[in-house]
Amino acid sequence: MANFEKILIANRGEIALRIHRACREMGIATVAVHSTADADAMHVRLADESVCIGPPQSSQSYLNKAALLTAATITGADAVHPGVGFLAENATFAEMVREHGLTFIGPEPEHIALMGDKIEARKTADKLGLPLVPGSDGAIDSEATAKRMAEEIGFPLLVKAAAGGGGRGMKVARRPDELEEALRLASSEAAAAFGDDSIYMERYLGQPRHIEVQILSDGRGNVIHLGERDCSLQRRHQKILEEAPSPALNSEERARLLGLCVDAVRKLGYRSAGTFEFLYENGEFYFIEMNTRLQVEHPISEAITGIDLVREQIKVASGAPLALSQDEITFSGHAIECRINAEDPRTFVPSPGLVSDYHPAGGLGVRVDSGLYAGYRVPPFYDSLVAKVIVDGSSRNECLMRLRRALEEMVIDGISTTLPLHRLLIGEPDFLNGDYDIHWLESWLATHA
Ligand code: MV4
Repeated sequence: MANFEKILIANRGEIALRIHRACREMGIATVAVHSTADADAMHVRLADESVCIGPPQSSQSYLNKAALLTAATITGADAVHPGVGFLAENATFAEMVREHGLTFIGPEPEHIALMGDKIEARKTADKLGLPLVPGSDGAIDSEATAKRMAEEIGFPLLVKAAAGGGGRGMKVARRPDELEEALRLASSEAAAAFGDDSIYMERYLGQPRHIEVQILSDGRGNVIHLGERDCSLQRRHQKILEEAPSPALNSEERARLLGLCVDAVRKLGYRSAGTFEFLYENGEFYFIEMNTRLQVEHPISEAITGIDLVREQIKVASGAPLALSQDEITFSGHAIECRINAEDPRTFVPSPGLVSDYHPAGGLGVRVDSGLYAGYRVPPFYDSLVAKVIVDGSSRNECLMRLRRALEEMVIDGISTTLPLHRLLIGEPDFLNGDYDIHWLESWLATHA
């Protein structure tokens, strides 16, 4: 097990900072990469070294595999951390990193590719013993097959793209006469968006919650879970606020879900951090996807376990066995993350520009992950997430008290942000009662905007 001396962080913004912090604590040097638009970004300032990898457009910088590999090679990095987004779930990139004699901090390319194909992921999850939404076995090859399968599955149905995920290329068919059009639209949207028109079907669940399980594995049979996260509060497939544990589960349901996931990961022989996504409705869990990367909302799992997920992810990537066992992990209290985006809080139109003043919240139980500083100019080219406010407490109530106080303290001036939205949201009775599904936020916005 070679310990890394230098890691190239193939990302930007708060997540690049997050990874830098883990490396720094481990005594590992960091290489930041940046586009010309990010020369003044905090992730560049903090890193030991930095390399400009191209012009502002992501396609020519943060997604430019050759530029990233060149940067890693010339700086003598021995590993690459892809962060979240960009190339984090690109099996080809993971393979190229390996071919360059470097370590990709993530799973094997084969596992990334397997889970990237949602039809294969479904088949795999089934073999691993995870509960599935009733649906088609494999891809739909003809309209006749689709009609026959639809009879068995029952309506309403959801047609999904194999190459999809994150909600793209999905079409609902509420009745048999809507099936033909849903198939056609999903397939042509998938072809246009992903260059792959393969589709499959599932029964459409009307009011589920989105619950995901964080796992960590060394690929040698040592597997732990870090509990679940409830990510039901979302708008157009963008998560807005996440909490751990889920307010919807009782301890029996939780234990069953977490146990299933640990068994599945062990059977899969997966190495790295990963997340199983489920829909939860009427006391039942249904696997939908597996994410083979670190996730934006990982800090709430860190908050309730005290484990540095990025550090552990780096350690298992270097070949070290997982030093933690499940019974050494104690879950305590409750954590909530609010994603602060540089967007108008009513219209969600991006609001890049100069941050004239910045004051992060602080105090007991409050963590702010952000690359912002007063005088920073938020560039218009990238994801609008600019800060994550992560709060924990010994109970959900204490967490909420602190969150209210933290959001009041936080100042981001000069640009519009979604801070005012969060201040409103956490006063809503349904939210306070933990009584929400994946559609709740959008209907609340429709009546409160
Ligand atoms: C579903 C579903 C209802 N029934 N599958 C959206 C993104 C992708 N990860 C899966 N998604 C969904 N799959 C069945 N069979 C509803 C959604 C869905 C959703 C899921 C999680 C979080 C937010 C969502 C918002 C709309 C739809």
